[in-house]
Amino acid sequence: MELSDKAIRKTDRPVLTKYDVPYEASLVFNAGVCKYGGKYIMVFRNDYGEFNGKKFAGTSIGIAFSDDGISWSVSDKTLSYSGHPEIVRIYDPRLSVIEGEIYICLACDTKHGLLGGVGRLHDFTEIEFLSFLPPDNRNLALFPEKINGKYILLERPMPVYSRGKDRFDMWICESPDLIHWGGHRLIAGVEDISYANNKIGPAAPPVKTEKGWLTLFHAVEIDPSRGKNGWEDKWQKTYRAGIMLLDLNNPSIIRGIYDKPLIVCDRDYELENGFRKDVIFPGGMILEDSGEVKIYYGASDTVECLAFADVNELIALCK
Ligand code: BMA
Repeated sequence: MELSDKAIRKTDRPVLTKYDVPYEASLVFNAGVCKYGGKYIMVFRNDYGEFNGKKFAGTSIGIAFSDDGISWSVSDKTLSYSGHPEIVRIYDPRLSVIEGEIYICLACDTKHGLLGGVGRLHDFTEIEFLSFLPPDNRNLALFPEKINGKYILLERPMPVYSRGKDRFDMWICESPDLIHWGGHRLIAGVEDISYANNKIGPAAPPVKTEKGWLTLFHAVEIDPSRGKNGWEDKWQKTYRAGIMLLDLNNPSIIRGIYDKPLIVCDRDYELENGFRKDVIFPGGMILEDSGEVKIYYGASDTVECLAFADVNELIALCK
C-alpha cells in the first residue's frame, strides 16, 4: 500500500457520498469548491442509475452548502445550464470566485467533440456558459483573479496524432473577457512528472501565496499488467495528485514542483467498492486565513473526500 505524503492529513471518511444526496445518485465525486458569502459551496458530479457494464444512465451536477467545509447539505435541485445546443453531458466542475462572481469550468461532451466550458453560476441553480475551448480540451481551471489585466485558465488539450495515445500535457491560456482565449503555452509535459507515464492535467483552481500560485494537478500512470480494479472489466490507470508553484506574475513559469505524489489512494473508504480504483482527482482547494489548506478530491470515481495541509508545508515541498 502506498502512503500519501505526511503533509496531507485526510479526514476519516468521505465528506460527500451518494447517501447524502436527496435524488437518484450512484457515484458522487470530482467536486469543485469555493468560499462565497461566508459559506462553502460545493458543485459535484453525480453519475446515476444502473451501470450497464460500460456506463451509467446519466450524469447530473449537484450543489451543496456548508458552514465549515466539512459537513455538507445538498440542495434538492440539480443545476441546469444554457449556452450550447449540442451538449449531451457536463461533468467535473471547478469553481472560482472572481470579483464577487462564481465562475465554473466543466467538461462538456458534445456531438462534435469534448469541450472545456467556462461559465457563470447564477443563483446557485443555473450555469450560463460564456465560452468553450475547442475540441478536444475538457479539463480547465480558472485562476481566482486577473493577472496583468487578463483572465488566466489552466487547460489540457488532447492531441491525438503527435504525442502518442493518451499522452496529454498541462497548458495555460488567457483572455481579456472570458470569451476570447489566446496566448496558449505549455506549462508541463507528462515527461516532467516522474510518477506519470500517460497524461497530466489541471486540478483545482490555483490559490495565491506570497511565493507563487500553489497549483494542484493530476498525474496518470498506466500499467498494462493491471487488470480488474473496480467495476469495469479492466482499469489499468492510477491517478495521483501532485503540486507545483507557478510564478505570481507569469503563471506559465514553474517556480517549484514537488517530485513525489502529494495524494494517493491509501484508505479503505477510497478503495473499497470503488468504481475505478486508484483514482485521486482534486477539484477544489481553499486557503484559510489560518494557513490551513483544504483539498477536495474525488476518490476512485465514487466518493468526494477532503484532506488538510499547511500552506507553508506545501510551499516547502515545491523545490
Ligand atoms: C478522466 C475523467 C475524470 C475521471 C478520470 C478517472 O478522464 O473522466 O472524470 O475521474 O478520468 O476515471
